[in-house]
Amino acid sequence: MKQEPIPAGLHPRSDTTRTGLAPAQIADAFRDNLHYLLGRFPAIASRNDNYLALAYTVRDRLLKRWIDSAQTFRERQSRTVCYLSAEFLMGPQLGNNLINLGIQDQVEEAMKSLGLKLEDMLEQEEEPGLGNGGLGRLAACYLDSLATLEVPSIGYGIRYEFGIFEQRIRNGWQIEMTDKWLQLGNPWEIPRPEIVHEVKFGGRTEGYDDNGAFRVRWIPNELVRGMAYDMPVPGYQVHTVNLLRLWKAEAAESFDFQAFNEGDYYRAVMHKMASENITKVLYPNDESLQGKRLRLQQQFFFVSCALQDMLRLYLQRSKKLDGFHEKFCVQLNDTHPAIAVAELMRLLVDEHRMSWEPAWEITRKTFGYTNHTLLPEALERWGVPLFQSVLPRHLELIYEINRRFLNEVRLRFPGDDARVARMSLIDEGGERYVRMANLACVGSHAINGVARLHSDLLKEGVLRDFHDFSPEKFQNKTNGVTPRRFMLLSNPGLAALISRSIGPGWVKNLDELKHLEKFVEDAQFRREWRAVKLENKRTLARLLQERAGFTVNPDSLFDIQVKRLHEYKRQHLNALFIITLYNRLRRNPSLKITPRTFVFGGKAAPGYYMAKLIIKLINSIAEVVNNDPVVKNQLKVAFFPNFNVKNAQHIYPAADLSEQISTAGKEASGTGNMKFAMNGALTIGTLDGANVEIREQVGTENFFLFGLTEAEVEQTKAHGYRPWEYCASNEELREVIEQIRDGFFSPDQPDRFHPLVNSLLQRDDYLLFADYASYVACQDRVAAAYEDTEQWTRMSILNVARMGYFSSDRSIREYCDEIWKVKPVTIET
Ligand code: NBG
Repeated sequence: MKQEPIPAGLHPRSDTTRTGLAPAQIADAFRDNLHYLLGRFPAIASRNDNYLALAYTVRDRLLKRWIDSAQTFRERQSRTVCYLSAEFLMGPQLGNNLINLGIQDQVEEAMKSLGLKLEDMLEQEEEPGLGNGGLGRLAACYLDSLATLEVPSIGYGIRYEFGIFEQRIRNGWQIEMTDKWLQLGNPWEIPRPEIVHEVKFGGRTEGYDDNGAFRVRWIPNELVRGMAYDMPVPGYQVHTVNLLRLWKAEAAESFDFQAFNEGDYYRAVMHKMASENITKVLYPNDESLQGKRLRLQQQFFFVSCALQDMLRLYLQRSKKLDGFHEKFCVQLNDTHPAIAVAELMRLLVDEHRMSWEPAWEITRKTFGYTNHTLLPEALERWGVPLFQSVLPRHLELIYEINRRFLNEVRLRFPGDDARVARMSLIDEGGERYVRMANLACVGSHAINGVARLHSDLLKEGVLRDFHDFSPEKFQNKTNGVTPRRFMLLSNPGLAALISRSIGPGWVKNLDELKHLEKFVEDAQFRREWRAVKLENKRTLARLLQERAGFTVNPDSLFDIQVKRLHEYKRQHLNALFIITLYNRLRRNPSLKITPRTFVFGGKAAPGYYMAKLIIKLINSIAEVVNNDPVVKNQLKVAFFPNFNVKNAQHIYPAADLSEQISTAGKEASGTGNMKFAMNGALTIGTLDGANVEIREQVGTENFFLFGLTEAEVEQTKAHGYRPWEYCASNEELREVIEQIRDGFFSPDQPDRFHPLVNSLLQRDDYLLFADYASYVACQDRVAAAYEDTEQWTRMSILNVARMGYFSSDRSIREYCDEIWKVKPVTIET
């Protein structure tokens, strides 16, 4: 590799090697890191060596700000938000950190001077896939906004050794491969071998006399250590760098020493392995999750580490725990960390010898609970025997919390036993279960849903009794996404055009996008807008070719549905429409339609049979449609394998049409819907989740609406839904269903899709058939609209111009003002 000489004036090496931001200083630092950290010389450095050397160079430049932030928060004893989440889907770090530090251009230049390409290094990074989908990515967007808004905060989670599986497609079927994100090293984390907490499991409890007070101690039969791994979370163009602290499980060496001494070497080693298993793998959110002991252990493990860590930090500065809730507010990201309610009580009452009432007061004031789903099968419950065997002390505490709580319920609603049974923390109808959502509600001062419709439905549905009991706790916080990653980083072409037109302020104040409305009637601007989109579509086309061998035409309408595979999200409704279009072309070979490329992406939980069958169906349709000459390339279907944050960054910017077609009332919010619209896609969607608010913001005339409302869905079901009748009475639908049933797309095994067809004909739980006609008609409107290029462009611009509301900065401001009551703390240099 040839190295350019460094201009003399830019050569102040001495103490700026780790902080200097000029290209020459960055290049020097890169060489130093390659040499001293990686022990490599340029001629033999691999792409990963180079990536690591650059990553360390960038990390160095974050460290001063990180330390300044930590120091300031400590000195000022700032009120801190702790975001407890079993998932953080952070995405690749390098590009984002460059953006937030504002040194993209300098680094690009530095790499060039070394004969390297920044692009290659960005591509090299393996993303930490420590989440399943929307919930984990939301947590990551919120960390970005907290830092950007200069709010002291810590994300607490689990350092899974294996994140979400890698998806491959073989013969059209999904194959799962283990995710080895740590294999080549993770330069973004700092291990903290001295920040370690002990976590107990199992065993029994016993009462004892503590100078006249009755107390309980927990005698566990297992002890695990949690060690902290810290990742920096820099805000955009501010000095704040917050903390993401992930816990890794380790064996508590000393605990099994007895066995070791007696020569039972294998028992000691087994114990070590069992301990480390706790943070081995992320569970793909699966129906078969029910009752998984290891999952409960994971949840308790990270929650206990996090709370002990907060108490440690708190006690460094204050002696008495009375004011804990004034310094820490803790948000429960869904029910996965809900055990925190009982664990904080245990720490305060058992370990810190507080009496029940003040401990309960602190606990309730500390927690807020965000609910992320209305699907009843996703509400977590643990069988009492399992729970007791893992967390015997917490079960006692939950019984006591429940006893006191149900007394209050009985006082307020005398004689209403049914209500008491519904609100109980223990489900007593048959086998007994601990209900985690109820625990979260009782133990929190605020409860919120993630979009207006979702929050309303919570109050009427799953959490109705809790709303009756304490309506003042209920709020809505509509989700948002970060424009740094999902616009500036992933769509540099669009970002540059926007900044040239309205200035760069929109990145921190997304409402400024509304100034784009001025340009809607500017023909030159519209041309540039289209040029950006076309370029993005070319990039996606290239990736589809490289990764999966699909040849697609960038001039066609890119109609994209990417998200986890789930029946309620109705990827198969989209598939039914594709077949409908195909049949029209087969019936009338001279038919001209608006050329479309349908792109799908998303993982199915490994144990979710129907979702995997839908992937196979999509790929089978692709096989037939893409190769049938009658189509004359007017239709293409492509499945993008392994949808993750990194791939998503190439996909959202390339979409013309965004598919948000879940059954109304099922998708709590959705956040992909926001990412698409911010990148200039128009949405075809139902009145579900945040679609409702997106449509309100962008204007009903700029949104393709179809389908039943949530109320109509309920009515349809209440009146005895008969899907087969819908099928029989719609000519096009009947033809499609018969084709799938008769093996048109599976000639090698004609009955392959019978389970899917039967479930639709007999039950159709998600009302595909009821919405089919409306969806097809709406898609026909989409096609017609796309033919009017100028008008489509206007609608696209207006969508972006009106998406300001969906910045995660807005969501986080609302959380800060209305739930956390926390103020920004500016970090000075
Ligand atoms: C998901 C919802 C989405 C929502 C995200 C983030 C879970 C349990 N819920 O609709 O399905 O956008 O959470 O709030 O993953």
